[in-house]
Amino acid sequence: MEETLPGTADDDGPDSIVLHVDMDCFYAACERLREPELEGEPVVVGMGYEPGEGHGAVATASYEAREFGVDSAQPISTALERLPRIDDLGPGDDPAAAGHYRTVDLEFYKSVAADVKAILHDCADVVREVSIDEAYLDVTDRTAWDLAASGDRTLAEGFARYVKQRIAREVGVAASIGVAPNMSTAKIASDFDKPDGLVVVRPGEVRSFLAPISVEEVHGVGPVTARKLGSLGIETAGDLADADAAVLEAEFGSRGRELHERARGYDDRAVTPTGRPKSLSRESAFTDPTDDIKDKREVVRALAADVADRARSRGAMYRTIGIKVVVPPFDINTRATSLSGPVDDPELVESVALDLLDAEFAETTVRKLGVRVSKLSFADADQSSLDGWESAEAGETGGDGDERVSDEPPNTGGEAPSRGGQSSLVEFD
Ligand code: TTP
Ligand code: MG
Repeated sequence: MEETLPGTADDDGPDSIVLHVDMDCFYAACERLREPELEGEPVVVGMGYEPGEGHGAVATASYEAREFGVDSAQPISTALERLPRIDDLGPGDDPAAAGHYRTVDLEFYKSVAADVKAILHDCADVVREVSIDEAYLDVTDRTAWDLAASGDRTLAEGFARYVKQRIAREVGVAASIGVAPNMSTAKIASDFDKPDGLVVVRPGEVRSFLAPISVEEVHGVGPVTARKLGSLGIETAGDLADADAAVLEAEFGSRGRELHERARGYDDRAVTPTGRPKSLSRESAFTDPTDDIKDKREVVRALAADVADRARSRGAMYRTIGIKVVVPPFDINTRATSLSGPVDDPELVESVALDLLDAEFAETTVRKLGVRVSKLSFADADQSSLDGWESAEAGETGGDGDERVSDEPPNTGGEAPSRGGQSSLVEFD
């Protein structure tokens, strides 16, 4: 506790306690839940795989199968060369060197993931779900970096152990957990001792923990950056931390400075909870405030198109369309129109937004304009990722205007919802 790195601690508060939870060989672990006889066996789960066939790609492999060189994203044909199918074995073949192949069953894995996420939400107020099997928890308010009375372990470690045990006991799958004062270190820590890992990096230990780690593991370093860093003689996070910030900035721009900071243990990103957005908005500021109605309409049109487009791409329908008008110096005005039912109608967003602008702000000098759709509903209960494992990033919520839309004028004229299928809608607010 005494030794704290600058940047890992808030000057006005205690060090954060962030958990990164990542399930071990998740799809394979799910398969073992319904086929316990697969426990301890090499298991390969294939995307586009059909029993008996050789096509598709490996989604994941159990750690036993990884010993044979089978890994995610490999063609099934390669996996089969390294680890034959148990059903294909001939009389003289060694069954210990063969694997069990299964086909991805995303619906089932999602239901297991939902049970895990329910426990995570029970254990933390702030949960950021990043994929089907991965989440960050901010548990600063639930535990502490102080040592437990019984020894040299921190209370935070005991807390993380409790989370891990609950997942194992209540759901029956194993998680690896990293505990650290910030997100990027927690993520590296959860991966550090997989499977079934629990790695705790205390506030004073961040830099020494990161030092020997390959630069590729530093958040934000992809293969290209790693190669460039390598050519500068920078192989580890320690090398990166010791590098000259000016050199990094010359090579990578502002990102270079950011990577330098990360490698030194600085990462002040807050764990922001995921969830469905309650509204979607976009705003745009004029370099010079203007009262030109043509300019203002032009901007509103562009903002309306952008917002409607984002709503559609997220499968969101909206019941309210609004605008925000900021008058110099900082006078914020919001106006909105309620519709009779949820719509997905870009033209309507544009016409309502323009009407709201024309009605009251045609002559007004403005410095900023915004368009927002709200009272969202989602046609599909799970739009966040198409194949279930890619990042399920949070939707963008409206900026500062969310609770300020005060007066909602009556319906623009009873537009009927432009699309059907409302019976299957799920309401979120
Ligand atoms: P990961 O957490 O990357 O992998 P994992 O849980 O299988 O193994 P680990 O113990 O190393 O965490 O991804 C979670 C699930 O996402 C994984 O079980 C299957 C799926 N997935 C794919 O479908 N394709 C891929 O290329 C990867 C990496 C994962
Ligand atoms: Mg995983």
